[in-house]
Amino acid sequence: MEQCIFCQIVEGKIPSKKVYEDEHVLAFHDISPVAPTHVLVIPKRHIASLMEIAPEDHVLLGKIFSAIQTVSRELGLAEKGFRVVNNIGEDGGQTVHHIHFHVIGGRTLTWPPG
Ligand code: DGP
Repeated sequence: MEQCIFCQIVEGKIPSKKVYEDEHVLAFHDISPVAPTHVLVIPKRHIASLMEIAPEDHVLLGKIFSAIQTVSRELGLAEKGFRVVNNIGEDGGQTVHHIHFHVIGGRTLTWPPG
């Protein structure tokens, strides 16, 4: 089976433009940005989607959201606002099956999404 793209980014086998890293969490610029700022925040450990999150991962989820706060401040999104998106499964539009949170901002975003 082909190895997960985001696991390969975590391992440095695929290059990425990193904006944040700690022991458990990595954030890097999306390869196909939909806004002036579009960053993906992921756990380093492979978890396929939000539906695979177990109770013992709750601390990790907190670390991810803490990283989202840090990244949004450092990239200048916090003052005007931004969006955090987690796509789940086929209908949710998930194309990479390693849980990731899109941090999207730098322009006024519309609602509802497509
Ligand atoms: P989703 O549709 O929610 O599964 O989003 C997956 C995102 O991952 C999509 O916005 C494009 C991004 N992406 C896919 N492959 C790569 C890659 O190799 N590098 C980076 N930086 N982003 C990638």
